[in-house]
Amino acid sequence: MTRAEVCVTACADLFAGDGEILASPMGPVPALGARLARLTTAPDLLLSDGEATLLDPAGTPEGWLPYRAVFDVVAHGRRHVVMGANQLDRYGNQNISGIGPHARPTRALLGFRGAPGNTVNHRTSYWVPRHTPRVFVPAVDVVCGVGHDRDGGPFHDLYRVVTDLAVLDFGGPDRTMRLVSVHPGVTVDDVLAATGFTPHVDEVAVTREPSAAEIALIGDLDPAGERDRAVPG
Ligand code: F8G
Repeated sequence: MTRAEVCVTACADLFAGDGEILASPMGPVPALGARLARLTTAPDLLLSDGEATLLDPAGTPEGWLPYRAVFDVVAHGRRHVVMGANQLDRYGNQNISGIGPHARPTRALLGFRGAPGNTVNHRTSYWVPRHTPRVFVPAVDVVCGVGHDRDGGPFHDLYRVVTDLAVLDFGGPDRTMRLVSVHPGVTVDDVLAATGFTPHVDEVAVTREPSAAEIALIGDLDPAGERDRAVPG
């Protein structure tokens, strides 16, 4: 069992029981997690190729979802996105747009993209492949994904954050980030040292290990080992 496989199953667990909704996992580890969930705990999950086709976990086309229709699905709310983050704060505000002062950013990144609309319309989780204080900051430089200290409206639903070290949710005071579990071999102190604010800590579990059957499925889904390049070690 590798750390990457723990991360894939933690991402699969984000979708467990999600029913017939569109999974939109950004990045190879959440994408593997969504495909694993479809094969295990979320058999009705819809998986997009990111363009216009819905695919089963083997890559066989099973539906047509052109780009314009994605906006209808977002507005309707039957979607669970797992986005990346250049910065995340304790309330779950996310930045993928720019670093530094807004008037004169030192780095221009992806832009706001779908982040604001995603977070106000449907369930949103985050995947952070390198859990560092540079990502987990006291305050983000630009708010793209809406956090709990803002009015996200009635459909705002920040679910969980999976990283290469841990799983967090928003069960802390005022719906701030709480440490749910540390991955096998990681300590709570490791996570606190890698987080630029203090997440809420009460009872911290160890992230579950993938079963032998899940490890075999992950191997089938990712024969080239893309997961190990995303999460080495
Ligand atoms: C930093 C930091 C930091 C980065 N602090 N410096 C520096 C200081 C770093 C580098 C440089 C670059 C619905 C929908 C959509 C759609 C529609 C439909 C979405 C509306 C589809 C298309 C669209 C959004 C989806 C994601 C993002 C996934 C990732 C990234 C990354 C890395 C975030 C991890 N904190 N950070 N720097 N998108 N991508 O030292 O400096 O900046 O750094 O849902 O789109 O439009 O909308 O980001 O940056 O979820 O997760 O990969 O940009 O690659 O290379 O790390 O080295 O150049 O000097 P990155 P990176 P230097 S939903």
